Amino acid sequence: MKDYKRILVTAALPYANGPVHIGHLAGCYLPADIYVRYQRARKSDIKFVGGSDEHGVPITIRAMKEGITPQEVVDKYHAIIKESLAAMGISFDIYSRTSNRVHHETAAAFFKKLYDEGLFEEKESEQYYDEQAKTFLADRYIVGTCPVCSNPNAYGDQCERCGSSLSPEMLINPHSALSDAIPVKKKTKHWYFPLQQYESWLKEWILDGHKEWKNNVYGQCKSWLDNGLQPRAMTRDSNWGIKVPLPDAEGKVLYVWFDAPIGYISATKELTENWVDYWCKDDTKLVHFIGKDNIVFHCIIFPAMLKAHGNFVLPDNVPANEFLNIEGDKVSTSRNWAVWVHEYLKDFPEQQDVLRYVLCANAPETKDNDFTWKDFQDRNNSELVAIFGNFVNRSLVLMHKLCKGKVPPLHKDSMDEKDAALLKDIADAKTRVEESLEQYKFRDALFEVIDLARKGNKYMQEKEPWIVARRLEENPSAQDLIDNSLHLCLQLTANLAILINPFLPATAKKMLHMLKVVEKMLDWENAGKTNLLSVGYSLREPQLLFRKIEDEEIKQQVEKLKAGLIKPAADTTPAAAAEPVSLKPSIVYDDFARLDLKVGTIVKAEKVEKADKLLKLEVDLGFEIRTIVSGIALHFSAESIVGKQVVVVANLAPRKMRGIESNGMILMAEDKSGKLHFVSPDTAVDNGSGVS
Ligand code: B3M
Ligand code: ZN
Repeated sequence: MKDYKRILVTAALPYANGPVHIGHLAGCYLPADIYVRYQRARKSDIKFVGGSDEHGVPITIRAMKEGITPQEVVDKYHAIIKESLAAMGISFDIYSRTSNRVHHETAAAFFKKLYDEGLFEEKESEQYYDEQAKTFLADRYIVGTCPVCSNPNAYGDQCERCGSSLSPEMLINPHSALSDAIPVKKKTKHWYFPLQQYESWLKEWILDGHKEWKNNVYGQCKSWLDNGLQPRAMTRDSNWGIKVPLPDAEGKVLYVWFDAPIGYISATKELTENWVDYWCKDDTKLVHFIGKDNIVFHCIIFPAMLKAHGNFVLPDNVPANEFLNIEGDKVSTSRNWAVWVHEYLKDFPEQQDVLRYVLCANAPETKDNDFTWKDFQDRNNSELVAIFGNFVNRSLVLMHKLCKGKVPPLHKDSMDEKDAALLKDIADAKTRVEESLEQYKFRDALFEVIDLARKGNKYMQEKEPWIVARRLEENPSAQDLIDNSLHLCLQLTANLAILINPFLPATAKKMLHMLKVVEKMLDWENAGKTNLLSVGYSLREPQLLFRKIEDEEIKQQVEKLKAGLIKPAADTTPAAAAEPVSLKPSIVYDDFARLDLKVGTIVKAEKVEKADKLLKLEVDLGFEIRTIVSGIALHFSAESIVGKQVVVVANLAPRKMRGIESNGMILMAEDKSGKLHFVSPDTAVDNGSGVS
């Protein structure tokens, strides 16, 4: 591994065309922030830059929809986004914007340098033009039917339904997103970056040189590179954006994906006069945090631009996350299927750490993942409240009760093997959290922290200092045992504060207050130590770190989400309608009669370890309780389905799944979007009732 002297972390610049939702947080801002806070605690020389992406079609389209100017759009949303991210504790060193002068100058100069070196190919081509709106229609200005999946609302650059990358020419029945007019072809001139010339260099740099990149990132790069790269237009016909810095370029601006990543450089320039150290010295570790839809731009196009320009460092890693779905359905801003950060903060004031916790514990690190309000509640109540908060609270309450409010001494000669094991757990936790964070495995790292709290609870339960206290009168030396257990629990609490700090900074702060220590204690080098709180030091009364979240609150959130859903004007999706219904070959009644279908009630459900999709169910069939392993864990939480009546294929031959014998199968209906629903009798019936 290279020996880096300084780190520069970037997080994708959100388009200032709407507020941010929790998918944005989970995708890049939260992991970036955790990484940065961890590195700051290690005293690394690190800068964290970000800002709003204020150019491009998403902005002008929003302006049109709201009937305001693009400038008004970006002013409005830049402010909202900046505030939401700050309130969530995303600790940028600078949160800038691409409409700033420094950025316009930096991006224009970058383009000019490549131009002066003769790098661009100038090409005239025919492009779609909207005669009503008097404008060329690139990218998202044009909509039509996707040639791959028949989605009637595909954009000129991408189909959001099937993910295909498109060009306007590929759309069937293209029409203008501005006026709905049928476009005509018209000649226009643009400057193309010869991406293909960088193909072999990119292959060597990524495919040979960065095998350590996450599978999802490496895989996407490989598939782009294997398919061959094409010249890419780096200018657009528009009057919103950075003017092309050439004399004969009236009405032309830089392509938003040319200027936006340069925004990272501009923001660093605004932040520090030493910006050159961070961008131009190759002992800088540059890390881009992004969502998966930005991979090609950060791993292929921007690095090729940097390489062409020269003198810039290239990213050491691009730990992109996959997408976060909401309640089993893809986030869609146009359908308003999203949990908006500013609204969360209104409904759950002072609880940014709970959301940070849930989004990290359930982060879409290796594949798309699902956010459900039930899981939010469960993780809060059974992990933050019942494990972490409970341990910290008990340690402090018992210390006040049994040790006069002061850190008790450690009597070495009365230590036993449980005490020794706890000391080792504390030291090991530091190493494990650190190893995971260095590899951008934030879920694993957070799990280790909670696991340490879990071990603390177990230790406390085994030591039972409150029971030992009852023996004090007849055996005063028992105080040594009480002292030892609470001494260790308090040192463990101090360690938890250090380890949880990158993830839940507000919680760590509350812990500092209770422990009456200064922020310096949170320095990473203190993790693993067990002399953080001095003997005899008096601590404050504890305050609860987390509160229970009630069913009613969760119900309201789910209702709010559903009520806000905007249905497309008419669901005339031809693709869906035209999809051929494929039926299996016909069977005779006897074939059907061989199935034994029975109604049963799920009486117990639990996750199967190391199998994200599986739930182990106990189903009461009236005459017996059956164990059935079912692949529905991504659709339902275990708790939410207990008590549900279902239909079971009761005579299905047993099958082993993950070492568990499954005896039967639950019938499910799958809707168009791939969501599963139980098939149940419309009113409760006796368990064991037949279905025919
Ligand atoms: N604004 C796209 C997005 O928000 C884009 C990212 C720019 S990062 C330089 O997904
Ligand atoms: Zn498609």
